[in-house]
Formats: sequence, C-alpha cells, structure tokens
Amino acid sequence: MPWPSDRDTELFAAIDREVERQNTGLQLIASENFTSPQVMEAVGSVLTNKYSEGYPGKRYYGGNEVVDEIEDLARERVKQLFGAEAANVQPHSGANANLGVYLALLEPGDTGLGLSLDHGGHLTHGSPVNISGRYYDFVSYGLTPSDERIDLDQLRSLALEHRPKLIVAGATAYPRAIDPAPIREICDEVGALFMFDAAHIAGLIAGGAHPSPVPYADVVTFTTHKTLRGPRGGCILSRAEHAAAIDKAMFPGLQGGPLEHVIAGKAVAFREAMTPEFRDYAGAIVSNAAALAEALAGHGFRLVSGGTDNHLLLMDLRSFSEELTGKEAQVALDAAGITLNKNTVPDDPRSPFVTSGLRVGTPSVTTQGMREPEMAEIADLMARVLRDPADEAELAAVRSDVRTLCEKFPVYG
Ligand code: DSN
Repeated sequence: MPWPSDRDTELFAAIDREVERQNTGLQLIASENFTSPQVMEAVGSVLTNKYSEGYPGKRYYGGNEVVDEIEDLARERVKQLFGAEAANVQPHSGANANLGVYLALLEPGDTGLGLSLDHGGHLTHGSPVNISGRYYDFVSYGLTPSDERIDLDQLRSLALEHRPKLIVAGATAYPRAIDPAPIREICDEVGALFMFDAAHIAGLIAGGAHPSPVPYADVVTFTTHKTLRGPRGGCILSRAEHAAAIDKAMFPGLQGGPLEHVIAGKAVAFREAMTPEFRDYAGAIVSNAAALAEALAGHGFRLVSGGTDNHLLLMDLRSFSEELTGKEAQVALDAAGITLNKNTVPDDPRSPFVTSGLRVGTPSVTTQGMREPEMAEIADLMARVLRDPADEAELAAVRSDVRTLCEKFPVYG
C-alpha cells in the first residue's frame, strides 16, 4: 500500500465530534439536511479519482465510459423528476449554477432584477459584494411593507423602467411560496428571460409541496443539498434552446473538471426524490414549519409575513425583547444545542453581523422523523433559552433536554 497505514486520528477524531454534534443537537439551519447513506456512499466512491472535463460522449480524457453513464443517469433522472427539457448537473454549488447562467445568457454590464439581499434574496442575485453585482447591472426589488410578500407591483415597474435582460426570482430567507406565473407575465411584457433560483425549495417542488417554476422559467437553478436532501452541489434545468449555451458556460467557461463522485450522489438523490416517501417528507417539512411557526408565535415572537408556506420561518426578535439581537440569540441557542442562524428581518436597523432576527428551518428535524408535537417542544426549548440567554443553568438544562429529544430520533441509527 503506498498510503500511510497509521490512521489520521487527529482528523477522524474531529469528524467523530461533528457526528456527535449532529446527532445530539437540533439542526434548524434552513439550508441544511441529513443526506442518505447511499448518497454518502456515492460521494465517498472511487469516482473522486477521475478527470472528465467535457460532457458525456465529448470528454477531453479517456476512460470515461462509466462516468458518462453516471452523468447521463443523473441528467435523465433530474429531467424526469422536474419535467425539464435540459439539465446540467456539473455546478459545484448553487452560486456556480447562478454564475453559469449569467455567463451563458448575459454580457457584462447587462441589466438584471433580483430580490434584495436584506429582503431575503441571495448574494448571487446582484449583491454589490458579489461577482453578480460587480459584473452585471442588477437592480433590486423587495417586499411590500404591509404584508412582507414579494412586491409584484414594484417588480413590474422596475422591469418597465430598467428593461432587464434577465429577471431572477427565488430567495434564501423568504418564508412564503413564490408564484412563478405573474413573474413570467412581467418577463414577457418587457422581453426579459426568467431565471428561478429554487435552491431552498427544490425538494418541496420535487415532492409536490410547492408549485413548480419549470413550466414558466427559462432556467431553474438549485442546490441539491437543501430540501432536496442530496449531496452538496448545484444543478441547472433549462429550456432546450438554452442548453448548449449553459453547457458551454459551465465548462469551459466557469469550471474545470466536474466532481463526478458528487454527480453520482446527485443521481442517487434524484431517484430518492421520485419516491412516494419523499412526497410525504416534503409535505411534512411544510406542516412542521407551520406548527413551529404557530408555537413560536404563541411565545410572543413576531414572524416575518405572519407565518410560513415553506420550510423556514423568520423570527423578528424585537417583539420578544427589544435588546436581544440575532447574534446573541444564535450564540445562546447554540450553547443549548439548538443550531440555527441569525438573519436580518426586512429593513432591519441592525447590521447583517448583528441582526434582529433568526432564520429557522425544518428540513433536518423532519428527516429525523420529528412531527408537530416535537415542533411545539422545540419552540418551548427556544423560548426557555431566549427568555434569559445569560442564564447558564437554564442553557445547560435545555442542552440536556435537547439531547434527550434527539436521542428519540436518531438520524443514521
Ligand atoms: N448558504 C445558503 C443558505 O443558508 O441559504 C445560501 O447560499
């Protein structure tokens, strides 16, 4: 054997600690999930050894006959799952998928519209600190002040004013369903292409719990590791007319060798998402989020938009405590074994590093098998911590109760 025979105990001990953290705490980060053992088997396979620049049947190196089969399987499965005309499964991430679409469909300096970051959009939807905002001229639309839903009137008037080449829908911190039909109408009115970033809700769409943007959008991008529960990576679906440009943009435009071990994991996840069990799972993510929202509202937390239609909710902490920041809340909850992230609320007076809110998601706890009764319990645990985040005895007591709850729902057995 050419490799060292002694075990890398330093590294594997750290992984063991992460296993312990994931098993004994509540994972409420809305963009995370527990992927399946078969997905991890594929990702940990010998496919990591192979270079395969290009696409099935058109590779730069030899020895790709098996890899071609695997990438084709992933492409066919994802097209079937979402009813799409074309698919590119090579993006290493959701950010790369979005950049690949811009590279394919826009020229530097072209105008786009995207949901503003502080109203729930994503960095790659034109934030000035991201390449999307530096290379393209993105204009942001936002939420209505009254009900905190996407402001379609503003979107339309910005589209008429700026005549964008591309309108981007989709969000990372928006608790409501996004109806693609009126956005398609606006795109048609101004002659814009329509990209729907479904990173967060791909699993809800695949499982029939949310409307599909595929019939409406020119392009749909998503990550495979969030509600879809696959390996960490990205994917692009498109109408056939855009497929060649998107393939060329992803490689050789943006990326080098594809991660075929991850593409194999995506193929596994796409198959899993076609099952009746996954439909039940997608429905349970949404009903769990609704139950959690109701229970948290009962504890006095204001929820952005008044509730949720999807897998996440945004808590505005100011209704509970004027002084409590998202940053402090995140740290105290983490100490009690409840992991989530601070998040700005719309028009937050605090900075993104401090924030007045928390984003809470149900994909991971739903995978564990938790349902409505546990959502009420989770809300109680969170309220106990946030009533006095400095009460270390209470944090320790909650930590113990969290561990007991998680022991009843082991993830990987
Ligand atoms: N980091 C992802 C999220 O948490 O929503 C978005 O890129």
